[in-house]
Amino acid sequence: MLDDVKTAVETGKLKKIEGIVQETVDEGVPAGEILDAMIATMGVVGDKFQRNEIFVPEMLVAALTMKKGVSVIQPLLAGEGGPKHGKFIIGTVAGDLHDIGKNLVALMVESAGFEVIDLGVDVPAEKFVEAIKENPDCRVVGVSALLTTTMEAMKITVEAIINAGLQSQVKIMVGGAPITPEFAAEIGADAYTPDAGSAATKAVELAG
Ligand code: B1M
Repeated sequence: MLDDVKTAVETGKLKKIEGIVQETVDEGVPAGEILDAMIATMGVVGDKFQRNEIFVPEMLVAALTMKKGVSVIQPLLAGEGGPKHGKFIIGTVAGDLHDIGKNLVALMVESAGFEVIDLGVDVPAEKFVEAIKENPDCRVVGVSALLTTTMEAMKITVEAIINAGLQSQVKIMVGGAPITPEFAAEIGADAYTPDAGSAATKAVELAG
């Protein structure tokens, strides 16, 4: 069944994905495994794009299909109970429209006990700064970037938060495929994590 999920995401079966994921859940496959299969498939989609075997529209439909698939397992991934670690602000940096990874981080952080304020995609540095100022009880902010060309916007965002004197209020977490721990340290972020699960664990630690 996991193979059906992978094929459906890869080939953008938007209308069928919810049923396929639900059947897979009903067969007893853990939600985490279904999520991992979909994440791996986006890697396959990216590789095909790089080899010019598919183009932006196909990549977009695959992304939309994954989002729909994730919505089926979302209740199974999210934990229970209200927020106990305060607020977590998250967004994808200016110029960058990728949001699947950011959404997964938001979902895992929420299930770890945060109230998540999601600023969306293509978020200018000033908007991060404003949101942190408007939420003085927010202790952790997450900044996502998926393109090598938007790593600079991540640097600008982190600098803007630091220059606004907000690093005494919030810890800054960064992540996304092109980001490395070295880059995170270089731009002054407090933490880098490679995936959504470790981001949630780190957020709890930083909010501590
Ligand atoms: Co784009 N894209 N894309 N794309 N896209 C990539 C990123 C690319 C690697 C594909 C490739 O060439 N192999 C490539 C970037 C190359 C580079 O920069 N070196 C690329 C490109 C080039 C582009 C365009 C420039 C294409 C064009 O127009 N010619 C364009 C740029 C648009 C823009 O942003 N301005 C573009 C557009 C798009 C779509 C809109 C079509 C679509 C996005 C739709 C959407 O997100 N709503 C899309 C997609 C789907 C992809 C791929 C195929 C999949 C991305 C994804 O969702 N992965 C991607 C190829 C790939 O990743 N292999 C690709 C699954 C997701 C779960 O993983 O986002 O990495 P990821 O998130 C992970 C971790 O990174 C981490 O946790 C997540 C889950 O565990 N993480 C964090 C993420 N944020 C974090 C924050 C944290 C901590 C961890 O703390 C705060």
